[in-house]
Amino acid sequence: MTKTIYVLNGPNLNSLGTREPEKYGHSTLADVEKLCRETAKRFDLAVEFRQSNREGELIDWFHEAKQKQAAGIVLNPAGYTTTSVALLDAIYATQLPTIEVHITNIHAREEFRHHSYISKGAKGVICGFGIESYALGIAGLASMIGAKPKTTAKS
Ligand code: DHK
Repeated sequence: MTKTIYVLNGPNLNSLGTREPEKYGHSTLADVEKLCRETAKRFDLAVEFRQSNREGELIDWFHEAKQKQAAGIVLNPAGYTTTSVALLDAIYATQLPTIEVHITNIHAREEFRHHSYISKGAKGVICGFGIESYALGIAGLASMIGAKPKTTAKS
């Protein structure tokens, strides 16, 4: 049976493409969604792709994912990375394997971005690869939940 993963995006990621492109690049959130769907397909995974500027909505989606028996979560917590005990608690409460991703290398940026509450509960953390961080996050989650890459016919 096809497993489902949730890809959740935090605040301001709706502005990808126009938001500080020298840091976040020129790809839009729609481009990220396409990349996630293509990557997940390689592992025969279905994707629920969401973005919210509200902490509570992101938390509600963790509980929805649990209730719908999702196999795991790829989360870019964005600005909530450094502040949200509540999002960390959502990981603990749902016990869903969660991979934290960031587009930029948060450790090479301002000091206040270095500390992540989310990392305390995440199974893995990927940052600094541009939007490719999402593809790497999905591949890592796939391996963790035993979703094997689909074999392609050789020519
Ligand atoms: C995105 C944000 O919105 C910032 O608040 C984080 C993260 C970095 C990213 O690189 O994807 O500090």
